[in-house]
Amino acid sequence: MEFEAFDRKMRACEKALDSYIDPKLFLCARLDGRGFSNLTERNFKKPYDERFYRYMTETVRHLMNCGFNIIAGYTQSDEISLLFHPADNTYNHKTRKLISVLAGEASGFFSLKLGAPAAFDCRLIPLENQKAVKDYFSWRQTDLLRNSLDSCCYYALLSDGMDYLSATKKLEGRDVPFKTELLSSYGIDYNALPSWQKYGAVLHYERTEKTAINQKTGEHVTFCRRELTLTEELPAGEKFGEYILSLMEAALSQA
Ligand SMILES: Nc1nc2c(ncn2[C@@H]2O[C@H](COP(=O)(O)OP(=O)(O)OP(=O)(O)O)[C@@H](O)[C@H]2O)c(=O)[nH]1
Ligand SMILES: [Mg+2]
Repeated sequence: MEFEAFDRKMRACEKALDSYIDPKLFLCARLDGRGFSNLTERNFKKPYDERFYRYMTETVRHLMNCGFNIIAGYTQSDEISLLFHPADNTYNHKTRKLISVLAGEASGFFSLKLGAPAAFDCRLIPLENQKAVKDYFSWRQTDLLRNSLDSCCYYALLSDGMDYLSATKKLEGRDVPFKTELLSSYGIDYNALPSWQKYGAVLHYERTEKTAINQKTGEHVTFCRRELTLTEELPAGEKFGEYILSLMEAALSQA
């Protein structure tokens, strides 16, 4: 077979699974640490670790600075959700490029921070309208709220010498007041825990006005700068989804 024909045949094989995200849809990506239950067990304090959290927020910052147009990045536990700007068209939104590049960037960056290999998986979530975007982010935050209270309770019981099975039985079917009361009995005020442990954290661009002195004329000049800002005090539930939409509206109005 002549090379050109052979090349065409092989390229067709390569493209068999290629697909693209419909540009009419809003796009989110979620990255999740692979096997981070083991990784955190070996390297970080339980149930929450300030250094782990910092690595996660720095990974979000890296993802928002590595060539995509991303409006907001939300991190909770070992996951990161990114909201793409509707104007972003990196790689024509070819799914395999987005998934592999985002997972590669996050894995490489986090590994350097940790000083050991760490990997993230990545999935793309096409969303049909703004309501779906709002619901998506509220959902991820609700997932954290439920898990964080349970993790704190488990950790308190296990630290007290209870085995995992008994702790599971003790917490099974119990409501929020029972669990917060249980934590109180161990001297832990759940409501006083740092906000990022219960609600997560968001990185987004903020326009700030800066003033500088023109070195040639000595005049004061004012200019706008886009800065990636970390927000750690977040509203909860529905309001969190609305907050994400407000970031999207701000980003669209600046276009
Ligand atoms: N010690 C510690 N663990 C954390 C912290 N944040 C998240 N984790 C752990 O990270 C894990 C995240 O859960 P999963 O993503 O479901 O578990 P995984 O082992 O990563 O599994 P896969 O994602 O399916 O590969 C949980 O075990 C959490 O307890 C932290 O600050 N400190
Ligand atoms: Mg994980």
